[in-house]
Amino acid sequence: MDPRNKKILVVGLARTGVSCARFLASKGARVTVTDMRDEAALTGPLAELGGYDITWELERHDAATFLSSDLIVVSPGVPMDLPQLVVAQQSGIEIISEIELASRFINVPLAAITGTNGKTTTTTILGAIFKHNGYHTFVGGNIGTPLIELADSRQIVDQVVAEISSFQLEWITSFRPTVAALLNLSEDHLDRYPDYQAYIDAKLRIFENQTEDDFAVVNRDDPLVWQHVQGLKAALFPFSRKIELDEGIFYKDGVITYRHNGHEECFPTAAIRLQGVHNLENIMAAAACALLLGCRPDETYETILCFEALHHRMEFVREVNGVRYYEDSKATNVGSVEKALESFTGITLIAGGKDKGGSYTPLAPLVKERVRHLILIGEAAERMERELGELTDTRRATTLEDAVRMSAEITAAGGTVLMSPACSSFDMFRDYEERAERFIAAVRAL
Ligand code: UMA
Ligand code: ADP
Repeated sequence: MDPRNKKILVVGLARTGVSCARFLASKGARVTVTDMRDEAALTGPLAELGGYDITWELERHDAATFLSSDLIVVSPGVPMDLPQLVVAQQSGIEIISEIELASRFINVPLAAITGTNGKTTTTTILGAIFKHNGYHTFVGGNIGTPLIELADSRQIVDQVVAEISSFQLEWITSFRPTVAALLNLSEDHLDRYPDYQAYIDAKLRIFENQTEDDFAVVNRDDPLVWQHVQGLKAALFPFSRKIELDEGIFYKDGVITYRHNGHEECFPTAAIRLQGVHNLENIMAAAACALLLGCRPDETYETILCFEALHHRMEFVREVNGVRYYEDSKATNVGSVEKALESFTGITLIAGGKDKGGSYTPLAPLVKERVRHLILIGEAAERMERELGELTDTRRATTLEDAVRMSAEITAAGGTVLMSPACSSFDMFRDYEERAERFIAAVRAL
């Protein structure tokens, strides 16, 4: 692809938009950037683009600009049904996502990780394994650094690990990972998709351009995943905590076993620091990707043994009066909260936030069995109370700080206070990290 002299419109001017605009302008394209926010709100991104010959169109998306472009590059946060995109698509204008653009300029093997939960953890483990094996490695995508940053830099890399969201897959045409992993599927982002199947279909596009030379690392224990990956062109490489596999990676009796083409590697798990059955799945997925892409087993195992939990994912904060406080701010959907509830008993659960449109009822059995007190905050509180409130002692708090104080008053010694919201944070906080910091500060203040 040669962007020179092409009229290219970049939609959205945050991290993705800035990186795309910079890359395309430096390649000689005639770049326009459009964003619904105004100039005052965009001072940061605009400053980053200072010195580049780029046209702005702020506070609006002008259909005429979309229609007069040779190519449109869309940020992940921009929905597919944006009317200007729909019109442009109908007029035959090429529309792509940032990962599609980036992949056209990346010539090394790409390991792409998707799934409803565990993407960041798995991506980070895989990046660490590659680095420990001596590869020059770029880790990016939904994890925070757009992939196009790699194309824009002069870095020479051997391996690329990309965390991929459903949003990023919406406008791909040739994005083709050498190894693509689908960790799990559960309801999420139903404020963006018309229904659950549309979200699943977006995720499955990660396999769309793979050939029989590529690998699909998939969760054998997740019935939805397993059902949807039958018939893929790529070679299936399953991972399982429950089933012994002839080809794939599985856990049995304290050992992870990797089997590929008659070759076997064994990794005992007793000394692994990362806790939780879900992390065993993340480790197996990362190890499978690494070994399929040529990593050495010893270095792979060394990395897995030493890997520590990432912040804000079921992180222990403090013990006060015999009550242990855990912070799981990154749990923004029901699937991740299920894993947190499976990990503790005698729980006071602090949940709620911005509603993403899914149902909370899948949590009912675990709430009934393990949650002694449920404290609800944020916009979703009312619906959560309707769907779960009958199952346990349920209360409302107006702020997170109130919720923490309330939890300290009502939780008996030996219990666990867990903030695992099942919602995004944007109703009350800047992002999940701010929610985490506020929780930690409130717990420290007890
Ligand atoms: N905007 C418009 N018109 C619209 C919608 C948005 O102009 O109709 C503008 C907004 O005003 C804003 C910009 O678009 O200025 C926002 O773009 P963006 O949301 O794509 O934000 P980026 O900073 O580019 O971040 C994106 C990902 N964000 C989303 O998918 C929402 C980041 O994932 C990712 O790290 C980054 O690209 C680099 O690849 C974040 C995320 O929340 C972490 N992802 C979701 C998740 O993990 O659940 C999928
Ligand atoms: P993602 O990038 O997909 O959001 P993270 O690794 O950041 O994934 O974890 C997000 C949340 O999901 C955390 O609450 C974490 O404890 C939980 N989690 C991590 N891995 C898994 C998994 N394999 N299955 C279910 N939940 C998981």
